[in-house]
Amino acid sequence: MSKLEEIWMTVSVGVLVIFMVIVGYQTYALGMGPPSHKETIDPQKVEQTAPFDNPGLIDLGDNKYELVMTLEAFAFNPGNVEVPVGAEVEFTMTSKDVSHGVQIPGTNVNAMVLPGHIQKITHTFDEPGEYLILCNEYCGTGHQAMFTTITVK
Ligand SMILES: [Cu+2]
Repeated sequence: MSKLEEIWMTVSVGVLVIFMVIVGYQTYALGMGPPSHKETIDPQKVEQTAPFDNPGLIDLGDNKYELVMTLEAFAFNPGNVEVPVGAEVEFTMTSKDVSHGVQIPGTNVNAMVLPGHIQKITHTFDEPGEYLILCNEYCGTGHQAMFTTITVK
């Protein structure tokens, strides 16, 4: 191997390692990884499986909430939820039938909700207002009517 090849190889591998370190640091140290959650659930038994046997808003104290939500054609259960300003809400969601999506325009909340999988995504609502929650995954003839709101006040 010539001297130039050695330099070229070292630089190439070095650049690769630097990029991997940057991505690893962003994902694990800064928590910038994409929302993903590998917990699964039997989609036939959503109503019998905790926590989805009792969907609703759970007050965890310290202005933190968990919103246990099921999605089905064509509704979010529960809908029209209310939280105080500054609330950190962890959405815990699953689908009872087909693939749905959850999106809150103006925020980073945007995820697929698939039958058989539990989706978790957290958002802090710093601004008061009425936020639209909509299904952004075509799920059938009533898809355009699948939305609800979360009111922050
Ligand atoms: Cu839907």
